[in-house]
Amino acid sequence: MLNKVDVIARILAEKSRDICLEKGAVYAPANIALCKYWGKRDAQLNLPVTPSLSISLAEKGSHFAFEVIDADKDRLTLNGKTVTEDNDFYQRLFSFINLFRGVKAFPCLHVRINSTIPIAAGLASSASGFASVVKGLDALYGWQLTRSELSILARLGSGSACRSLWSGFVEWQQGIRDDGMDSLGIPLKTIWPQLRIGLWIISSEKKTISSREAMAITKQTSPFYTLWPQQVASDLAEIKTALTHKDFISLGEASERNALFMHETMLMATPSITYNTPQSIECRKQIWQLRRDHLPVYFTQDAGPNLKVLFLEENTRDVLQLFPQMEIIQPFAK
Ligand code: 2P0
Repeated sequence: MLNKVDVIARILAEKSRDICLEKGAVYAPANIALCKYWGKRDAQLNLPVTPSLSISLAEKGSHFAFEVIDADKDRLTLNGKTVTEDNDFYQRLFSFINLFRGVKAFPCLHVRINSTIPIAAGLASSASGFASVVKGLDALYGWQLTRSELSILARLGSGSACRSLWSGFVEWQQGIRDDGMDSLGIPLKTIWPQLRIGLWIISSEKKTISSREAMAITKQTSPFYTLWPQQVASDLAEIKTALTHKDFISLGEASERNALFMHETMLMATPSITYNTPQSIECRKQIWQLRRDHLPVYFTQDAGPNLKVLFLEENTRDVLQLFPQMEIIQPFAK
């Protein structure tokens, strides 16, 4: 069985592990899946059971700056605050970076990450985080890898990160190879400037169970999980057709159905898993009421209580009336 270091060695092949740039900064957007990734066929390489499809969130994402420092250990500053070695995030980040350093763990780095989205609120911060890390390493070592290669490397940090190398719509094709070289993001051509995504933040608290753990329990124990791959296949096909025809209703219906199917599948796991709170259920109901009132508004929801609301530019005013504090993203803003 292959591990991450084997895959990295295949991609980097003859590339140098000598530092090329002492200081630099990169950015990667967060992404929200309209057709979800939930379950792995290989947990080591983050290879998924199904394909998935996302939309990137333009200016919401991770700014990653690095600097070579003369020190005996790496430093991390997260959103302006120093994070020490005993912190989980520090350990996860640098154990990932160390996979790329080969035998040479030095020189040390000072990494500064500024996230424009709440960390660990089910808003895909690990996706933009790991995508920005691989972009940063590419700049640090001067590898000049393709975005497809960076997508494969980002997946090793966090599955959904492989979709954060591009703006717009991205499909993560699940691939069939054991080494995962065919499991990466593919950008789609559709540009839809009228599309809006509202972030309805119910809670920015850390989730009670990581999505990594939750998807493993769901796959192992939920009787609904056997239905998940065929549900994804049909939702994904509907979403892609909706994108081709700019059919918003069809996009919204398939995306919301896919999110609900994922949440119901994990609810049926043992032990039962839910990311819902009374407020998120209430918010879902408000959106359903808006639709009964003939406003085309849909939601999707990830591993947290926060809802991401899909609507078109022409309905912005009506949506804001009900959700006045909603932060509105224009995924195709210039
Ligand atoms: C997604 N999520 O497609 C789905 C929907 C959450 C709900 O990808 O274990 O942090 O690092 O591969 O990518 C969150 O899972 O999990 C996620 P790992 P990841 O966006």
